[in-house]
Amino acid sequence: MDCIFCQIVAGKIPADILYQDEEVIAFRDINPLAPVHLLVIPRKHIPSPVQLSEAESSLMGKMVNTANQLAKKEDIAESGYRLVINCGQQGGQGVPHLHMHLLGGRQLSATLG
Ligand code: DGP
Repeated sequence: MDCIFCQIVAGKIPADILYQDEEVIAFRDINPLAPVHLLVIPRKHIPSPVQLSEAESSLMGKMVNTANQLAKKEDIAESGYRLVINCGQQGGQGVPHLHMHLLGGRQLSATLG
């Protein structure tokens, strides 16, 4: 239980949770890079997309659908937004629990690093 996102899932550390169901949970990023910066994660501890089994692959669709719904709620669906999954060290992943960033509310750079 040393995973910070598992602790958020378990309610052991606080987060600004916007949505949750039996599979996923979404909350505001503690260090926002845009006016809207949310994270959508599976409740299950899956370290990164590399560890996602074929049987679990529908979770990715669930995460995208959740992000799309939240983009509507946050009123950025029309202006546009970015969904990002960092994977592994060179991919810039800092927290080893699969998560999708939803970024929007400002013009984002056209470059991807
Ligand atoms: P990544 O670099 O893709 O692993 O992004 C991890 C994100 O998680 C980063 O933008 C900051 C966010 N984050 C880290 N710890 C916490 C936390 O305790 N609470 C919340 N809400 N966000 C966190």
